[in-house]
Amino acid sequence: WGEVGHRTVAYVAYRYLSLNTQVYVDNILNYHDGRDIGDAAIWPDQIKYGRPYTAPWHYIDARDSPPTLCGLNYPADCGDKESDGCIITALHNYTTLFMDPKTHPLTRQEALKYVIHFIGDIHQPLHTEDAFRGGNEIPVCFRKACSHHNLHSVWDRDIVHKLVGIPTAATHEQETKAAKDWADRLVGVDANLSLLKAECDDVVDPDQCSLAWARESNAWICKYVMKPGLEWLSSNDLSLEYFDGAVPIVEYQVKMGGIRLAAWLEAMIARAQ
Ligand code: DCM
Ligand code: DCM
Ligand code: DCM
Ligand code: ZN
Ligand code: ZN
Repeated sequence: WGEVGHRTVAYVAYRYLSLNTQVYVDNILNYHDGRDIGDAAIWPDQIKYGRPYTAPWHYIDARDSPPTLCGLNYPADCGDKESDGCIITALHNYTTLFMDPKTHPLTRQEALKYVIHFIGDIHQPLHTEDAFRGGNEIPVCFRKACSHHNLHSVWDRDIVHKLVGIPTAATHEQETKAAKDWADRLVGVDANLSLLKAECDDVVDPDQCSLAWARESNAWICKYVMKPGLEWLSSNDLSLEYFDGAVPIVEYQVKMGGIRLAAWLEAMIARAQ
C-alpha cells in the first residue's frame, strides 16, 4: 500500500487496542512531535532506499498462473535466494525480535514499525503475487492518465485515493487526514472486540497466521485483481467499473489488516512484558 493504506491499517488497529497496549505502543515509538502510529507504519518504506536488503521483505512472490490458478507455496515462493527472505520470514523475524527481552530498545522500536508495516502489506493482494513483478509491469490507465500507472500502483494508491476522495498527488496532510477519517468509518462507532478475538494471533509460531493471510490476499488475484485478463486491464480505464468492484475488496483487506494487526500487537506485547 501507499501512505494512506498503511496509515489506515495502523489507525484501525490502534482503535481496537486496549488502553494498556495503546500506551505501551506510544511509549516504544516515543514520538514527541505529533507523529503517531501512522508515521511508524510508513517508516519501512522511507528507509527502504537506504536499506535495499529490506525491499524483498514487503511481499511474497506466488509463482502461480493467474487468473486461472492462484496459490502460494511456502517456502518455495519466499525470495529468489534463501538469504533474501520475504514478508513471511520478515514478519516472523521482527515479531520474535520484538519479544526477545535481550533486544535493545531502539531495535525493538524498529521491530514494531516493521511489524505494523508488514501486516499492512500482506493484505495488499499484489504483494502476494509474482506475475509481472506483482503487477508492476502491467501498464494501465486510471482517470484517463495512462503514463506512470501500472496495476500495482493502482492498487497501492490510485484506488485508495479515489475511494477516500483525495487527488492522486495529495499532500502528506491530506493523506493523514484521509487515513484517520477512513479508519473511523471502517471501525464504526465502536470497535467490535469479538472480531479481534476471532483473529489468528499465534506470535510464537507466526507463519501459520501470516500464510493464511497471504493466501487469502493471493486468492483475490484470481477472484478479481487479474480476473479480466491482461488485454482488458491494459485497454480499459480502471477508475470506472473496475474501481467500483475493487472498493469492497480494498475496504475489507484494510479493515482486516487493522484488526489482525491489533490482535498481533496485543499478543506480542503481552509476551514482551
Ligand atoms: N526516529 C526518527 N528519525 C530519526 C531517528 C529516530 O523518526 N532520525 C524515531 C525515533 C523516535 C522518534 O522517531 O522514537 C522520534 O524521534 P525524534 O524525537 O528524534 O524525532
Ligand atoms: N527513522 C525513524 N526511526 C528510526 C530511525 C530512522 O523514523 N528508528 C527515520 C528517520 C529518517 C529515515 O527514517 O528520515 C532514515 O533513517 P535511517 O536510514 O537512519 O534509519
Ligand atoms: N513489489 C511486489 N512484488 C514484487 C516486486 C515489488 O509486491 N515482486 C512491490 C513493492 C512496492 C512496489 O511493488 O510496493 C514497487 O516495487 P519497486 O519499488 O521494486 O519497483
Ligand atoms: Zn506495493
Ligand atoms: Zn511496503
